[in-house]
Amino acid sequence: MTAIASEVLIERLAAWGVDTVYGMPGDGINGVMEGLRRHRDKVRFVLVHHEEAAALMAVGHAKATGRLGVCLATSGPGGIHLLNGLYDAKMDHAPVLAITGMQESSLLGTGYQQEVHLDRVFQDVAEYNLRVENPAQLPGVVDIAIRTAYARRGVAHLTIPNDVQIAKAGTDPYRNVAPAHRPTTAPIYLPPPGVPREEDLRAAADVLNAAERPAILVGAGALHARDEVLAVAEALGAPVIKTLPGKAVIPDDSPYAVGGIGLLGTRPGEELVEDCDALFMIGTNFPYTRHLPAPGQARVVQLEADPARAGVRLPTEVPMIGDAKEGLAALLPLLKRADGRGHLDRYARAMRHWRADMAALESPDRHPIAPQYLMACVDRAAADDAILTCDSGTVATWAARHWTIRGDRGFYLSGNLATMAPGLPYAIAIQHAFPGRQVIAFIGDGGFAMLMAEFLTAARNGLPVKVIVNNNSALGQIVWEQMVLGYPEHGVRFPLPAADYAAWATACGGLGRKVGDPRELPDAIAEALAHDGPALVDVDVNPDEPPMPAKVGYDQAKSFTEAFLKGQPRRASIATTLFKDKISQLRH
Ligand SMILES: Cc1ncc(C[n+]2csc(CCOP(=O)(O)OP(=O)(O)O)c2C)c(N)n1
Ligand SMILES: [Mg+2]
Repeated sequence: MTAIASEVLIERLAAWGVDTVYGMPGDGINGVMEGLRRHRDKVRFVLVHHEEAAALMAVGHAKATGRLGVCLATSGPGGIHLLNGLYDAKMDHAPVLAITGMQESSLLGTGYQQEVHLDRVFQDVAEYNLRVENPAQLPGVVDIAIRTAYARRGVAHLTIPNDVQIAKAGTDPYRNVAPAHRPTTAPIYLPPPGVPREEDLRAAADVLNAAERPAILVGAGALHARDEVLAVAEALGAPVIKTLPGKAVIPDDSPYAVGGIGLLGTRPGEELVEDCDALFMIGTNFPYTRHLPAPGQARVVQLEADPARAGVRLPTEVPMIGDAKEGLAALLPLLKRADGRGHLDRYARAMRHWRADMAALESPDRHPIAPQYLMACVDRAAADDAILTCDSGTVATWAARHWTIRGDRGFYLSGNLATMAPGLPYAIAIQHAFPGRQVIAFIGDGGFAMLMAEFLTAARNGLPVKVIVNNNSALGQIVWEQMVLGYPEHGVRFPLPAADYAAWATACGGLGRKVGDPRELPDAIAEALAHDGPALVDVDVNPDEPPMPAKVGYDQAKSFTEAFLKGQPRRASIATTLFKDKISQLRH
């Protein structure tokens, strides 16, 4: 059998260590599918139900493994469907390669069916973006695309006309005219040196050693540097705040952890931001600057991998460029051990209060079920190395506050794009990558409905992912956003009939449980986690439970009241929930 160009592509992916491609074929990409078929012993193809999910699976794979995620779609509509997932990769800096089909090269420019120039569509999202014109470009451009995805931590895109896909491998249909050989390169990526410059390390140490009330803020860029972060916190006597994508950097029960900041954060986290005289940002580009120290309040030191992102959010006295793990290891010997532990103790105490406040909301007696109780039940039942994926919505608040990082637990969500519906596709890809681990998706009914067909993908691939649906029959997050704007809610609650997603899980051949009674919840979750296959628990939670910020500002309270006065629907139930929340916290 004559080798075709697509085989060169697939063999090269295998040489880069790619073992899985997520996608959906079509007439624009069937040549690449033949390449995949011929090399199916090396690279597995996972057939999905929506290309957006394929792109999000590639992102989930990249985030959890640190290795390239790969997705594939056909020309036109298939490629367009990838786009949202690719933006998730771009904005959260995950290395992803997208391979798309293109109509036959001789027909391009004629307005042929499905002739969408995906290289133009992807111009903004991709760091490397190429229409392959000639089989002789392969495998060189594959190497360059993948190296770029790693180096720029983003999306590389190759779109290949379907006649080029099935051309004889290695052929060049044209006469060579350039004074150059066809590209020959190697399937190797060397990361840049990780240790910051010596003078920057010294300047950083000077600022941090002089601080009286230091704070550390860690993000996703420090996920691989837990030991080093803890060692720096210990040396400085500094409490550690975690952004949500950086939640797994240190355990939540660590004496240094003060939870998160921003709307989903903790009160001690917010207080520390207002109080600190030095802020050390590690692997984070946290965007909500109103939740950072006011400019001029604290001396700022930053350790950041990308020079373009250093100093973006705050006037930064010492920006250091380097890898979080290597950079902190180099910094540690320069730090003096802070004598007093008073600063640290103060926040450890505040965190004990905060945890008690949160625990008080995890009441098993509430009917309808409190979402905080739901998350707490999952938290208690899950393994010490479980990985939780999460959607955007109120679910993110419950996960931020009631999912405890302990042991080797992981946590992934769409951080900067904050798209709905990544939880299930992430979970599928992560379960593929870590077959032995418990992988749980905690998702909203809105997000689940968007990509629920992928539960079938899990079932059809024998993946034992666990899905917990926080079902409030609403776009819960937006209910509160509209009220905080001062307007009564509109268009944010799903009308009847209520959905029974457990029935869908059962229809897919998985385990499905529908729970409305809080007394049945622990058993249903235990059963799902123990099930030897995909399982889903659809839980009817209180649709009027607000994801309250740690500190409610005057403006927020005022707008909330205005929405009530202007006729906010269900205000009696919302007020009762708020009242009960307060009583529970006062009672402990
Ligand atoms: C693709 C997309 N569409 C819309 C939004 C805006 N949005 C953010 S959270 C949210 C509500 C999500 O509802 P659900 O999944 O049920 O979670 P809940 O807030 O109810 O817990 C919406 C509409 C978004 N982030 N992404
Ligand atoms: Mg919802």
